[in-house]
Amino acid sequence: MMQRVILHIDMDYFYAAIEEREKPELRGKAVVVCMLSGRSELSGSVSTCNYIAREFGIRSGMPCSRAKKLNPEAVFLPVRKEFYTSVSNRIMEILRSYADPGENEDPFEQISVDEAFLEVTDRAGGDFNLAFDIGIQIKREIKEKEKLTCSIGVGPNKLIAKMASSAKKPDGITVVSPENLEAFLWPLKVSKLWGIGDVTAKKLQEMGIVTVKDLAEHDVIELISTFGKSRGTWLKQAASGIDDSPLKEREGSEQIGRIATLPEDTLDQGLILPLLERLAGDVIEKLNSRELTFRVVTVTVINSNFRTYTRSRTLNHPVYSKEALLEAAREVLGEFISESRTDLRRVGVRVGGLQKRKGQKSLFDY
Ligand code: DCP
Ligand code: MG
Ligand code: MG
Repeated sequence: MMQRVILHIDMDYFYAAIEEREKPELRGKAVVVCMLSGRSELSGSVSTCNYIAREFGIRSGMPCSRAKKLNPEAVFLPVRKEFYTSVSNRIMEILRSYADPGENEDPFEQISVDEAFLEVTDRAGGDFNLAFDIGIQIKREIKEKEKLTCSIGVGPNKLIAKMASSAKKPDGITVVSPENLEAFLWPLKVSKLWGIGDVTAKKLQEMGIVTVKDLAEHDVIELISTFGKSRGTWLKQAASGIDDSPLKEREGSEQIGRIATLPEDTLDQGLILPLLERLAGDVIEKLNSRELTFRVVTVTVINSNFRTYTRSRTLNHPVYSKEALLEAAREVLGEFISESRTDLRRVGVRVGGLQKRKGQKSLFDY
């Protein structure tokens, strides 16, 4: 079996970074994004702030009035959640394009507005140096298209990747291969272990367990007697860097897709359309077997220079026919072909906005 390779990406000071990008006059200033309650000026809590504001001790979750005391010069802005979500959606689309094709298991998992896991085992061929290169490419594409930075962790599983991404922030990338796993993990305080909260950390401290190494070397029976069977074994395994949990698509964001390589690099529709039709057929077959409808059609193309482009169409109604899929996919592909000056190498099509089919039949019955 090939060595598993997982990436975790977390955007840097996400909401505040978007505001900085939109308003160049904020450059060099402390920027605090606030969830204002509207009761009075600055009643509410800090959503996030940029790294300049953090130097003053300002943190997510603290009252905005407190942040104001820590730095009266800071610029306070109200959250614009919908706008940030639209930026997030575009970033997730970029990230998704770097994940393994994923025939059987989910290769992508978004865990918050600015974070996602990517399975890149196949793409990296189990090689952590290649995974590092993929991480650099991701950073470059996000920087180029969205003018934002992110931090990336590369690890043999979700737990390690997640912890690695926060090791160097902002704009960092940290690779933790199985060989340097203990050197990375063991010196950390147990409270830094992803999944351990304040309560558990306190209990562990009372047991004399301070570092992750302490936890890894602790008697599992004693851990089980304190925390119960499943939590106790989890603690022991996590401290050893063991985590087999699979990536899981968010409810409602699941997609079904197929991607394949063209017989030769080309921009000739006559050569590309037959492949597109085959892919669409496979997608529809999968959709039928699970009795789903789709509303979003996404086409991905990878050109001779290995650059990936992705574009989607959202339909007015949920549908499930191959014709509907092909019509939308052909339209998007046509745009790519007319805009591209480089031959295409690979083509992919996928559907999203999936729903269980229900009631379609009855429409015609009555
Ligand atoms: N967020 C929020 N309230 C919190 C924490 C976060 O509204 N208590 C929002 C604002 C953040 C976004 O979620 O921009 C992402 O959260 P992160 O924890 O990833 O924090 P940032 O991206 O802001 O900073 P960092 O560079 O530390 O990742
Ligand atoms: Mg972040
Ligand atoms: Mg985050």
